[in-house]
Amino acid sequence: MRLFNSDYYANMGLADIRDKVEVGERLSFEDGIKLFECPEPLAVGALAHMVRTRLHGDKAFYVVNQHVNYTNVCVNGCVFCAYQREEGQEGGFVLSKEDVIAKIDSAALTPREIHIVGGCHPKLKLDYFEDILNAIKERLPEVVLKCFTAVEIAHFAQLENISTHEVLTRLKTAGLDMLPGGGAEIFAPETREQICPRKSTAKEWLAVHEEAHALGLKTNCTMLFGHIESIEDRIDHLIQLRESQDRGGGYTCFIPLPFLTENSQLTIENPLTGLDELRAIAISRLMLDNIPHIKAYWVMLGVKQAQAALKFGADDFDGTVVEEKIGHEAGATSEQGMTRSELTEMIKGCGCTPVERDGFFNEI
Ligand code: V47
Ligand code: SF4
Repeated sequence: MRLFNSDYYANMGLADIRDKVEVGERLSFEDGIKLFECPEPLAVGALAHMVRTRLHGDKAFYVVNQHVNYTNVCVNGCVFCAYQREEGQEGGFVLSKEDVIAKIDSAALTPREIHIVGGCHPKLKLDYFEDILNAIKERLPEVVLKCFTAVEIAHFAQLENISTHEVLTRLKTAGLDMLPGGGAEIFAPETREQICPRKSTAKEWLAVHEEAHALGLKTNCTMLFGHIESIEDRIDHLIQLRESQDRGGGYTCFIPLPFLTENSQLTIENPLTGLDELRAIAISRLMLDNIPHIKAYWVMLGVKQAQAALKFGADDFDGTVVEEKIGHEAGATSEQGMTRSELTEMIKGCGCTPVERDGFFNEI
């Protein structure tokens, strides 16, 4: 992978950063800000593509997976969220264990990874979740169960009046393998307070992930961007994730999530452009030098933008998904799911080699 030449980066004020990236040296907070301020997103993208190529060559990973949302009833009422309903509100739903199993049984392909998340329901107790995990693992012993964000884990602990450590231990015994990356949003306290005041704090979110890592569970991590956060908030968020990974090492994949604006209480003056999204993905690759994978989540990005992201630092295309509600309630125009051949064609179409993986990123 060839970079633009040194003069080009010197003209952009990025000569030092180019040199650091070339030798694999860690970027600072100030470097991250400079990358957001650089007038030329392609220069930033080329640096991220070099790192992505060094790590993964031209491979782009995908997984046969299935998303299941067990409820949209949530006590948190995050300002940006189009998915949440109050208890008793029209459109609210709660799936039974049987409903969840029926969804999995009716999928066209047997999933290797199942992603289960929902709102913070005021009444669903831990045994409901244990029953669901046990029932799935009984039918599909090999599947990787990636379930419940750190925010849900903290909510279960509060409802049961037990520690998050005990919640994680009980769910692990029932078959939990991984936590998905949701709920991180943006860590900076003043911004977090404005967009999700009732949600776990950044410190709580990070503590649950680090507890999970100590128990041998893998986790993912995310950042919701393109709302009211500043560039400084974004770099702070990425550096907090990087430091957390230095402490435990259990993060597998980072998912940058561009804010989708429909049906939200949050009004945005300057919505993200396509290039803004690609730049943020590229900078995530460059700052997160200790997290192996960056996901181009086609559901939120749209398939064509996810293809472009594979050239801006991302290496994973997520998966077949089957059914998705959180992004679609907020205006995502992507399909509900993709077939294996659609995924591989999309990946090949942008010059990458499709590699099927399991939930832990083991190649199949
Ligand atoms: O935490 C909510 C985000 C997340 C909106 O770990 C929104 O592999 C954009 O975390 N616009 C859930 N984003 C999705 C998520 C995820 C998805 C796929 C894979 C994995 C993984 C994790 O969606 C929430 C929140 O940050 N979100 N509303 C919105 N309007
Ligand atoms: Fe609830 Fe999650 Fe929506 Fe916040 S983002 S209101 S926690 S479902």
